[in-house]
Amino acid sequence: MTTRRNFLRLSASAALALPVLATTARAQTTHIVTIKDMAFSPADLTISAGDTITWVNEDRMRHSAQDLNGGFDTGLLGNGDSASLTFNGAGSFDYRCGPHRNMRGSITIT
Ligand SMILES: [Cu+2]
Repeated sequence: MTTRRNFLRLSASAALALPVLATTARAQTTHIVTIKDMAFSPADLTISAGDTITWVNEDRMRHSAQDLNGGFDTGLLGNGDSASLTFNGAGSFDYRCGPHRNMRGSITIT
């Protein structure tokens, strides 16, 4: 009796787990933007909604990634620091480094 009950319980939980597995299987990508020699690389990036961008500062001086329209700001990143942002929904952003306004980048979310 006990064995049969356990079997039924296992079957039920396995069936419930299936939709959860399907959801977590959806791929979401993390894109790395390296900040080096006073530039973002890649400067222009196209990603899918739900993806994450990680900015990594490899310069000795501090940099940031700051949306021109105030949508986001990583804050200043020191050497070896990184900041990650996840972008949900389509759109595009032009950004620059706070201290070095000639350092530019763009993100297109499709
Ligand atoms: Cu900078």
